[in-house]
Amino acid sequence: MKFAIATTAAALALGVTAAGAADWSFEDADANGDGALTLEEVQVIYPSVDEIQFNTYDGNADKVLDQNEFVSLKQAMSTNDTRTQSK
Ligand SMILES: [Ca+2]
Ligand SMILES: [Ca+2]
Repeated sequence: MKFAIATTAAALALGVTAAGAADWSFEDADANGDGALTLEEVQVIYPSVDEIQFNTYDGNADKVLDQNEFVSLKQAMSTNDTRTQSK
């Protein structure tokens, strides 16, 4: 997990792109390894995701994304990357 955090810092320093973010796995995104992604953890990968967008993908409304919910978000972000970046 220390490696993942260091990679995150490096990616942020370089300005991570949507294409780069598409390579993130659920395990990479789950910084504290509790098996769920908070809004803060998601924003490390997708800084443009706000609470409203997050809640859209939080299908069971438990305020975290599980693996399936994260996959949906990731797919949406990779297909809509130009639209989300211009927002
Ligand atoms: Ca987590
Ligand atoms: Ca959820």
